[in-house]
This record gives sequence, C-alpha cells and structure tokens, in this order.
Amino acid sequence: MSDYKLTPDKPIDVEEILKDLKDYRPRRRGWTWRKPVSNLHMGPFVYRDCTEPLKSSVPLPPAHYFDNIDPQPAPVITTEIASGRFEDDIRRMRMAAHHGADHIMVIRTAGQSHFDGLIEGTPQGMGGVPITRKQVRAQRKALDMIEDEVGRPINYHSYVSGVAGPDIAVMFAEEGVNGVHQDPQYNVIYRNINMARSFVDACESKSLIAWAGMAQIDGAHNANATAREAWKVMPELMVQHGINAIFSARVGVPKKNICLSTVPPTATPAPCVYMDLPYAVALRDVFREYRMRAQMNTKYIEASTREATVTHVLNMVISKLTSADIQSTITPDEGRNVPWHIYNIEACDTAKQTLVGLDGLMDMVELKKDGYLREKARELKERAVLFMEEMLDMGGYFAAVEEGFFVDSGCYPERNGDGIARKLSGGIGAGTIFKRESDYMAPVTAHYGYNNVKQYGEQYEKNPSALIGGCTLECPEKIIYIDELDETDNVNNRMAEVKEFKPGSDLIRPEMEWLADGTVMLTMFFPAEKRIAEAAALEAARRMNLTECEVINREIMHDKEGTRIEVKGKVPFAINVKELIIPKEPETLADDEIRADIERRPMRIVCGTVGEDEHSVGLREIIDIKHGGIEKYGIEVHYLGTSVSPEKLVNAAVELNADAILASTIISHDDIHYKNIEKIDRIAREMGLRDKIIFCAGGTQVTPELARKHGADEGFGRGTKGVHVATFLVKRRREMENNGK
Ligand code: Z97
Repeated sequence: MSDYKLTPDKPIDVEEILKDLKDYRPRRRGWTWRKPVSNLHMGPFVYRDCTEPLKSSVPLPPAHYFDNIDPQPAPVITTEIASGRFEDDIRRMRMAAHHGADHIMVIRTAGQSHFDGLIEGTPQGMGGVPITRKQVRAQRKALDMIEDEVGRPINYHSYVSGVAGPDIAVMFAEEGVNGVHQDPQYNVIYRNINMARSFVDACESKSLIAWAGMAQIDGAHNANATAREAWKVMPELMVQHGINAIFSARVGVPKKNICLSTVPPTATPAPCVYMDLPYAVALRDVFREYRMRAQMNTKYIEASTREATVTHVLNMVISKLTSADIQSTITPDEGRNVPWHIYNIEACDTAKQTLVGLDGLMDMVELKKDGYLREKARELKERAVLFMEEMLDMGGYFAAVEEGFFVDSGCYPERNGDGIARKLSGGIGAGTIFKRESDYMAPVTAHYGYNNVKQYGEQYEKNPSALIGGCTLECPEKIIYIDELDETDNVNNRMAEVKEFKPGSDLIRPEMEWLADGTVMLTMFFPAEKRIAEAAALEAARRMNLTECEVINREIMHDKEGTRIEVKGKVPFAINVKELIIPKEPETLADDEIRADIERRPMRIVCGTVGEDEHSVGLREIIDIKHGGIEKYGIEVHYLGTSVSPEKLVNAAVELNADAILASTIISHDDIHYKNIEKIDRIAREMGLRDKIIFCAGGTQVTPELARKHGADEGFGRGTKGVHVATFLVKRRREMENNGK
C-alpha cells in the first residue's frame, strides 16, 4: 500500500489517490452528525448553537478581524459535487471541506436511473458520468484523508435509484458510503420505473441502508421542483414524506437516520416566508421523530448569484426558526447550470455565515403559539390527512398514482388534473417481479424478505452469510474489483491529456470545473437593451480571444439604460508560473502586536504633504482612525497640513521630540517628490537627527526602492494601508532599540 499522505502545503495528488484502489477499504460505515458544544468560546465571543471547531479550515473573509476564528454551525452542511469528472471533484471536495462542508453529495450528470446495472471503471460516458465503484472508492479514500486534515468526519453520499438501485445499494454498503437518496416514489414519478418493481427494490435497498447505518434522504422536494405552481403541492409533499418515511422505518431503517428532504416551497417575489414558515412548522409537528434535511428552493431560481444567495439565506432563516439537521447549499449552480468550484465553495460559506450569524436566535425569539402561523399549519396537515384518506379509499398508493394524484398543481383537495399518472402494469421493469421459490435461499447479509436458510441450522437464520464464511459486506476481499473496462474513456486518459497542468507544476490555466479547462467568466455592463447587450458581450469576449463564449446571465438595470451580462469563455494559453514576476507581499504585523508595542513605548509622529502640494487625502487615509490609519494603534499623530516645507517638517519633529516623520509627496513632475525626500534627509542630517528619527515617504508615484535611494528609510506607494506603515514604524523602532538608539 502506498504511504501517501496529504500535507497542508501541497495540492492533493489525485494520481496517488488512484493508486492501490484495489486494496483500499473504507475506515467506517454509517452517518456522522456534528458534535454540539454548549457555550462555545471562540476568540472574543461565546456561541450557543455551534459545534466542535475544525482543526484546519478556511474561515469567512472578515474572520481576520476576529482572531481568524471559524465557528461551525449545528447542521451538517451539504455540498453537491457535480462537475462530471470525479477526478476534479476530489480537489473540490478538499476545498469544500475546508469551508465547512461535511456532507459531500455526488450528483451524477447522467440520470443513474437510466442504467440497468452497475457500471465499472471511470467512463465519462455519453450523457454524463455514472456512479461506479472505482469513483466511489477513490473519493471515499480521498475523503478519509481530508477528514483527518480538517479534524471532522465527512459524510459521502449519492443516489440509490433506478432498476439497478439494489445493486448500487450493495456497492455503497461495501464501500462505506454514508448517505443516500432513496425513495421509490422518485423512480415512479420522474423515471417511469414500474411501481411494484420500484417498491420491491426499495425493500432490498433500504435493508442495506439500515445495515450500513446510512442516512437516507427522500425525494419529496422533486415534486416541489416539478409542479407547475410549487406552493400548492404542500399537502402532497407531506404525503410523499409520510409514505417514504414510514415505509423505510418498517423495513428497518432507524428513524434517526431517515431524513425528510424538505424545501421551502416558494421564493421571492412571493411573500415566501409567510407561506413557507407554516409549512415548515406543520412538517416538523407531524414528523418530529425524523430528521430534517433542508434544501434550498430550486424551483424559482434564476442565474443571478445574488438572487440565488438571497433565496438561500431566506431559506436558512426558516431552518433556524424551525430546525434543520442537514443544510443543503446548492445555490446557485442549479439556476445557472454551471457547477463550478467557486459556487460550491461560496454556497458553503453562505450557509456557514448565515447560520453562525443567526447563532442564539431562538434564545431571543419564539414562534407564536396561536394565530395565522398555527392555523395555517393545521390547515396544511388537514389537507395532507384528507389526501391520505382519499388514497386509501380508492385502493391505495398504486391506484392513486394511476389516477394522477401526484404532482398535480392543485392544492389538495383542489385538483387541476395535471398530475403525473403511471400504470401499475407499465413503466421500465414491468413484469419483472417473481415470487421467491419455496427453496429460495441467499447466503447474504442485509437481505429483505423470505430467505430459507433455517433449513441449514437455526444459527444461520440471523446470519445467513455465515454459510459461506461471510459475504462481501463482511469480507471485502470477496469483492471483485474491476479497475477499468473502457480503454479509451477512462480517468487515466483524461488525466494524461492535462498532465502538464498537474496542480503544483509550473504550468497553470484558469479553471472552473475541470483541470485546465481554461474557463473564465467576465462581467460586463453595456448601456444597451438586453438583446444588444448580449450580442455585444459575446463580441467583446471573442475580441478578447475567448472561445466557446456563452452568455450565462443577463440582468436588466433599465430597459433602455443598460444591462449587466455575464459571459463564460475559454482561453487557450497556459501561464508558466516560473516566468511570473510576483511582487513580495507587504509584511504586516497583527493589530494586537502593533498596539502592544505602542503601549509599551508611546510613539509620536509628525507628518504633512511636502512642497507646493495641496493633496491631503492619501496621507489622511494613512493616519485617520476612521480609515484604519495608524492612529488606531495609539500612535500620536501631528498633522501639519499640505504644502509644508521640508524645513518645517523637520523642525516640528525636533520641537515635538517625534519618533518619526511621514512625508506625503504626490506631485512628481521634474522628480520633485524625490528631490523633497532628499531635502528632508539632508536637513535632518545637518541637525544631527537622522539616526534618531524614522523617515518615511509616501505617494502614488513613490516606489520603495527609489524612496530609499533618495534618503528615506522606507517608501510607500499605491495601495498602502495604515497597517503597512505602522508595521514598518514598529519594526524599525525595534531595530533601532536593538542597536542602542
Ligand atoms: C438534492 N438538489 O439535493 P437519477 N433519488 C432521489 C432523488 O431526489 C434524486 C435521484 C434519485 C437535489 C439533487 C435531485 N434528486 C437532485 C430521491 C435526484 C437521482 O440518478 O438522476 O435518476 O436520480 O436532492
């Protein structure tokens, strides 16, 4: 076995992950929830609803103001990894895990339900990537390493659907997959798989789900996404949840592992919280023994990341006001149909930011116990119960489906007659159910229904696989591992094509979903109406030498005044990182360290804009507390104003016994800025002051090298912030102290 390990300073090496897969065994089975910590102290704050922090993570962007803390909210956070190339998804998983995802849901770009059996190897396929053992094993192996790195278990998830569902469930149980979507109603309604076959298969699949301790998510949210008027199917959604939940529990899945896939059914500009909250309350009342997997609304979503993010946040407010055990973060890929790394990661951050921001909310607010909220919730429950009753009256679920009961856009008992109807005798796999023979026997674990093993001895009844010394669930060495079946369509060939771009090597190319895909996105505004703006944006992208250009989002600012357009395209070139000139990052001390140094020994500075120069803004930005200038560290600042002569600046420094002079020099014609720097240096020398005082010069045209050459201790150009100057002052003073000055 290879001894490859992840190291924080290196990209994950997918080639290493793919080695020795034949012998790789998952380290555990089953789902893991986060560990709550009451009154969690992090940095200067206390959190009420957070969970154990990560060992290594990427905190939210403003975390640097707060000791870089990265509190982790209570729900498990899902990211849907769906680039269509599992090898690239492995890198995305590592990024997502560091941003707080602990549920990696692999959605397939091909409908798995369309495959009749298990696929092997790593084909990219025609319509998209099917799930295969090799992919699952490689990704679980990578996640085992990633979870060590972040210090939290990561749940790996995919779908058990289609007529190959039970085969997939076996493979998932063998490979340590931790969560699945499994709902026979999904097959029936959306994939036209024969109803009876689908429910029989589900018994087998759910037995495996139970055995392997997987969490199970149902498919009710799909009715919401499919119905014409999604807010009207709320009673039906409860019925669908009910059918799958109780069915799963009866087959043996523990209720704590049965998750309802719930989605706030509507979105803005509807008054969505007013409609979605009573529904969320009703659902949690009825299904209180089960878990809630809160997905964001995907029905009413466009291609604007801003808009999708607001919907996501509103949906999480509902999660917070009610409950969510798993919080999904699919925004905004679904609307844009661009499953890119950056959107996966952004959405994880949106969830973390919102849920942490709402920490402790329910200590302060309470949902009303009466009035509209409870009345509406009750009404929804009543409608759902009536739906169930009518179903029973007419002969049960199959009869109801035949009548088109489901995904009808009327709010039950109202009916629009537009439901999806299926025939019990029809659909894929019709006529493929056979009664087990009286001597049927299968020496396997986690099997559903009649299994005639008792004839071989009582001891085998609970443990049929003991007859053969264990089946593949107990003895993974019995699994026949097939590496690749297709010589041309496989991961080795795909990776060979981009091998010079292997992360960590010298060549680099922009990427959105696949290594070296060359994809970039451009945002443009045109003072033109939509159609013109779209065409103009494509033309602009082409003139920038992008290929495969496509408009992915357009938003009208005003019909006649202009349109915002987002375009994607590809660049053909590669950049050699060795040939890049990378300026040194300005070194900054931590705010607290600067403050402590100034507290230890106060510092006073004089400053002004020198020469005949009336500019003041740049220098004020560097000194004023309001703009994060050096005052904020406790440095005493004497600002002499504009057009200050070099003599006046140095004299003031003497009078005030200042530690430093800061000279701002904006005007640069005839190199006057450098001449003034020289002058200040000379006067200070003449007065015997120069080795006791720090002298810094700044301005938009100042380069550090030339400022030093002309006599300043340091120069500060464009982009300088107060912290850069304060860092320099503190460090230089320490050096002077060490030299006895
Ligand atoms: C989610 N955004 O998070 P096929 N079984 C069930 C499903 O819901 C699905 C499949 C199978 C969504 C993910 C929708 N769900 C997408 C209960 C799909 C997948 O392999 O595409 O045929 O089925 O749930």
